[in-house]
Amino acid sequence: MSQSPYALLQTINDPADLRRLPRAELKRLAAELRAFVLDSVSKTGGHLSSNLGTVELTVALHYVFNTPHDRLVWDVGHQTYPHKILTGRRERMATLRQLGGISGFPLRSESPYDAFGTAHSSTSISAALGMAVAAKLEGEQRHCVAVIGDGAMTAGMAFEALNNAGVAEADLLVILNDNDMSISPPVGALNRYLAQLMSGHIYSAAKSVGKTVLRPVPPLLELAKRFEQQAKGMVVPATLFEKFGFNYIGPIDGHDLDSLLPTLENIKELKGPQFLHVVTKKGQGYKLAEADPVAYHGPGKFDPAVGLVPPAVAPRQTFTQVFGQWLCDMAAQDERLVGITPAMREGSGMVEFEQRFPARYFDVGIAEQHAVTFAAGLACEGLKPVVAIYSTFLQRAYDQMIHDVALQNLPVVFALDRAGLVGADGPTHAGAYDIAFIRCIPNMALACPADERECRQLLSTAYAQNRPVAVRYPRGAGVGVAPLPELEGLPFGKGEIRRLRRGHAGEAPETAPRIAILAFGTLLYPALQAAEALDATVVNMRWAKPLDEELLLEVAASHDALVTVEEGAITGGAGSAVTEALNAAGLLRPVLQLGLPDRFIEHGDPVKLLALQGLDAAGMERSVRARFELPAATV
Ligand SMILES: Cc1ncc(C[n+]2csc(CCOP(=O)(O)OP(=O)(O)O)c2C)c(N)n1
Repeated sequence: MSQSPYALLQTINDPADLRRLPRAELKRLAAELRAFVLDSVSKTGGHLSSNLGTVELTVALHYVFNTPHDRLVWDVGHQTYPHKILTGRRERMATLRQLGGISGFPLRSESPYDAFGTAHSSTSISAALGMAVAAKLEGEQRHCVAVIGDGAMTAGMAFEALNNAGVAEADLLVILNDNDMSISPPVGALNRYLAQLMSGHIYSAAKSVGKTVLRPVPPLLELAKRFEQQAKGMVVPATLFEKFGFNYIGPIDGHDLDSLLPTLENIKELKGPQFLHVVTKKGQGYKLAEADPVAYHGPGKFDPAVGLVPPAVAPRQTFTQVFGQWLCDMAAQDERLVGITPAMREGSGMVEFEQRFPARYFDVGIAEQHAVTFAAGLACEGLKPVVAIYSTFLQRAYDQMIHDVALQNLPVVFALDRAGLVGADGPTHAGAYDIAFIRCIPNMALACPADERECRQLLSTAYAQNRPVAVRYPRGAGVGVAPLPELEGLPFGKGEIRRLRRGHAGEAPETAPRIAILAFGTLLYPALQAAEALDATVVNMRWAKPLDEELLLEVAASHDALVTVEEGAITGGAGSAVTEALNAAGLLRPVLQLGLPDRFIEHGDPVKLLALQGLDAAGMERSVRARFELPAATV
């Protein structure tokens, strides 16, 4: 009988098991762990390249530190599959990112080893510092470690935390996991600086002497530190991180357990803020991912022996692609157009735009706040910025949207991708709040296209306005209404009636309430289906702000009850805008507001998730019948 390829890994059900292993076994464990990650991601889909890059680091961290007593905080958290596997979730990896299964990110409710919930980047240093300060205040002996990638390190928040940590004198270890990649190649001066540090060979040589001295006897530690500092002084100026008050150590090879383990053991003995620079390779150990870490950043299911293959049938065009095409077409027509992405070139559909208009393409790094204010500056000078940003990441730049763009009424277009539920990434990535948080900002307008054609048209409308306008569209494909090639817009702030109720044809007086469904966005299509069964009028509202009040009041006057439908939070959403407008006009009608409830929706298949919220056609019909006491459908 052949031995399982995971014979050693299967004995690790908890990091305590790992810490009992002789050190000589760890390389084999790492090899099994890497194979397991590849095998399991190929079956479920999920993040791959980043997880292959953190295998040895994860083994070393759980081996050296006493987790979960010591706190391990991962930045973004998309690289935590090895961590999940070693912390009792090996078998549940088969359920990763599926409804009822484990999350693709760290989750405090999922495991005591997930010290901090994440998925938005650059929070790890702040959170770990908070934990370190709490330990100090409580007199608790605890190591707090933040692991942050070079991409996540580009965000202002990471530097705000470094700035604070340097003076907080807490026992905090920040590990920079430098793979010279974000999702796509990294951008900016920090990246150039890290590359410079890496090329400091002489310094590295001096450093390794320091390490040998450091290793065997703790009393020599101070001496070694002094030697190390001298070595640094002799060879390179103090690093940026030292200027922040950290003790900088590295760079070391993050795939070499023989350097990781002793280095971490040494650092464990040091007091105050420590900064370890670890160099890894994205996709390490799987040739195809090493060669193309971008493609393997977050693949679907695939055969590891073959790698990713293009689908046999061309998939339907996504909203992201509709945006990417529109951006190129509009840029070709108007040379004032500039496109901005905070580190999401691929996800936001800007690859072709970058190739065709490199001088007008700006990847600003993971820096949403900066992206928005940068756009405001460009707009001040007469350029026409289009900020392509996921709804969820715009949350980071809310004040910039209000204070820098809207208050000055600057013509910035916000192309909000991933509006609504996003599926496998779960609540951290859901674009649930943009309608509520944008519609209360003066000067802002917000369009909600119902399909691909309208998406292109409403982007053109947004672009033509001399004010800030956001256009929200969901992840993936729509119903398949092909966009028109022209760059004509639709009327600003105007909706349309898509279906008129037929009404009562018989002799007896009509008793059923006359219902109109007001749809905002892509839920128009299930609403139309539901309306057939209910014989309801359907209005495609198109704009959450400004609301087409004329149309609304006309429809309200000719119907007894209204239903609003949106893929966004009900609280403060487009349905609330409708009730506000009716109240203001003194035209009161019962309004059933359908949308996302006041709780976080877990990860899972997006179609199922929408159905669970009652936002498919059957669910809408059910809710309307229940609310207005209509008889159940006779099928
Ligand atoms: C605030 C925020 N913006 C954008 C993203 C999308 N995102 C996820 S991972 C990633 C790249 C992170 O790069 P790095 O920290 O170097 O980790 P790597 O993927 O290279 O392992 C980005 C931009 C995010 N998670 N959070």
